[in-house]
Amino acid sequence: MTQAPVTYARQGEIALICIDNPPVNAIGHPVRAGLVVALDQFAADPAARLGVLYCAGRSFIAGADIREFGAPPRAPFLPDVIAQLEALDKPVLAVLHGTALGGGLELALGAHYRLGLPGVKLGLPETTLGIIPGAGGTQRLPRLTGLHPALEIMTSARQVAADEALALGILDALAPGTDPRAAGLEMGGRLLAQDAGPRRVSAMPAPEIDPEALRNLRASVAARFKGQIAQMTAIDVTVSGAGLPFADGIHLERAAFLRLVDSPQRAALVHAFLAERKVAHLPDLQGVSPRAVEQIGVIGGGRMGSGIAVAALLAGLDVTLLERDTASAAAAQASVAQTLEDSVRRGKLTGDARARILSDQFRTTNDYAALSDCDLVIEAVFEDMDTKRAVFTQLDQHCKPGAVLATNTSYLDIAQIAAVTRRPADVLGLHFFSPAHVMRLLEIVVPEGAAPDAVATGFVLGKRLRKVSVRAGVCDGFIGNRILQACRAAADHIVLMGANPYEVDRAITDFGFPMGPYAVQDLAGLDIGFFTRQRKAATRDPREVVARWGDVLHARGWLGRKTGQGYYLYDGPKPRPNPEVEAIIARERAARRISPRDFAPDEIIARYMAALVNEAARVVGEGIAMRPLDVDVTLLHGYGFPRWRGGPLHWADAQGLPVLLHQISGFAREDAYFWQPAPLLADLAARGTSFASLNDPG
Ligand code: 3H9
Repeated sequence: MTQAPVTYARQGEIALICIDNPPVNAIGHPVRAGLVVALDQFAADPAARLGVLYCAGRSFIAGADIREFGAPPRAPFLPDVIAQLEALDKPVLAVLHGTALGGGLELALGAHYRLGLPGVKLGLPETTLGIIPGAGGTQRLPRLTGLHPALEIMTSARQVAADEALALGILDALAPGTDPRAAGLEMGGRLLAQDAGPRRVSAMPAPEIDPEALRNLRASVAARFKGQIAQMTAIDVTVSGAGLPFADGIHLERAAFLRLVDSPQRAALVHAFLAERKVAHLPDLQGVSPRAVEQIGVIGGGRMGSGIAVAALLAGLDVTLLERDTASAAAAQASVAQTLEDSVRRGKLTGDARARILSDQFRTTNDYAALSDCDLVIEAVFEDMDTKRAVFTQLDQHCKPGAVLATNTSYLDIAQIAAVTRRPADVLGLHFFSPAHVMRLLEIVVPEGAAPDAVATGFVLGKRLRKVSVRAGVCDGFIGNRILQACRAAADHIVLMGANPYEVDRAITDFGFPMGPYAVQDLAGLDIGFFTRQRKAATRDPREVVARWGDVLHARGWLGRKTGQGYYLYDGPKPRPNPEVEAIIARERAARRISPRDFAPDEIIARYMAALVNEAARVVGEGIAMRPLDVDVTLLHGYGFPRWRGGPLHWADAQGLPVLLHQISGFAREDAYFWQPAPLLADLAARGTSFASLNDPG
């Protein structure tokens, strides 16, 4: 029999209402129903003069149960439960520890007193899920804090620390210790001694509105959350409610909440949240024990290698960085020290912690023998097979048995790298994204024959570095870069046919990406991948249409931002189109006898997204990504895909797969080679099913 998630007990005159719903005490239907019963019991218990509401486990309530969204709501509803709590004629004290978020904080705001334990964090993060607080948060929080702090908390979705929550009046007091029950009994006893009665937030005066501050907030929220609905709705509902009686404000909030729960943005954002957590649940690693990792080696101290070293140092790991000579090792040492200094400047690290990291945890070397104690080594040298194989030959000679040997290659065949060692089962890819201490994506690339415990070790390392780790199979570009290549080709085809790169970039940023493909190339450098492209040219299918203007730009030394010009000119406060690029492209069109035509932004998006989804479907169909959600998480965290669209394959399901397939068939009339439908896409469309069906096959 499973234990009831809400229990009622009494100690003397204090009723103890405890919620125990692991892992994070989310308020799903059983918790709401249990609370109603417990509150009734408290009301009817003549011996109970005060209630203490608290949670078991690591945290107070983290919010409504996200997994219930999308299903028909089931009574009792949370706003009614909270109204029942607040209306009691005996006081209730909520004791908060861990994180009290969303509906959890809203429940606490319905209690009459709030006590926080050390380290507690409070917040209303609903907007990150495409909704607004729907159980009184928009109306109660501003009555405690004033309007603007409440709006800032809701729109930023940040977690407010205990001291700040106390200063803002969200908490009445802080107590030491880690036991919410004991702290509740102690403060409950004091409240009883003072004969404290219920104190209802709903009865407090509505907050004042400062029109100018509100105008400024609206402008900054509109810019920061372009394309998203929830943040502005939270402002509207809170402000309108402040001018109404409390009950009317609650009705307004509920109506807006229910509307947003049904919105595509809510579906997309909840998908993103759950996918990020499911991505590390890999059936084939169930029960596999990872190897211990405390000491790591990094080969190469360039931008990538030093970024990886910094990520590992900030996670408390011991790092030895190897460069080919003493001068390069000194440069790497300086680069790591500088990045840590930047962290100190941004308030992420104290000066003392930086000094300790540099003296105790970090060293550079040019001698492979110094890596002999490392548990895991990550190679981040020049993207060239021979260079990498030479590094792995050395690693094989010097690393201890059982060390995991990883390459940060973005394209190369890892099996070929592993083949130079006598321990290919210990070799895998750890593909970081630059800057490696900032970007959250980590592709864990698993060649055939990799030992499961080596792969599990990669995931444990990813978690320790606070990365979102995605398992990928070996192919050219793995998950992310392979899909990116298809998108770039589609963009180049659009430009060849008549659009200019700036129209393409604008359409893509209006869709929600932070940058378009040409601005991204300028940022990365037009030399990136140049030699790989040249090498591949010899083996290309003659039907493949490959734009050549990139080579002209490269030959002129226009490598993007680092040379001051590329697709854009970087000679002023803002990049501007490089006029000569259009002339170069026009010459290529003329040579190919293409008469340019206009492209509307919708057509640009249709082609770009169809190419993205089609290649992503191949990546899933070939088993390079295990599930569609792995592609979604990769694109969200490494490639700027707008989170409020959920990821490309969630987006594809929302469009309808037959619609996308039909578009692809239309584009294939111009270029049948590029627009071959992915077999998986065709199959799912024919069977009337979705990518989502492959995420949850059970
Ligand atoms: C809301 O409250 C609406 C109301 O205003 C109105 C209602 C009428 N539900 O993240 P973790 C699961 S909207 C269900 O790995 P951490 C999660 O999937 C809600 N499940 O741990 C994972 O499952 P699994 C507003 C949830 O320590 C496990 O818990 N609240 C929920 O890194 C552990 O999670 C939020 O938006 C949930 N609400 O971080 C808060 N939350 O083990 C969302 C978590 O099967 N949650 N799970 O993979 C968080 O931000 C983080 O989970 C938290 C813990 C900070 C709490």
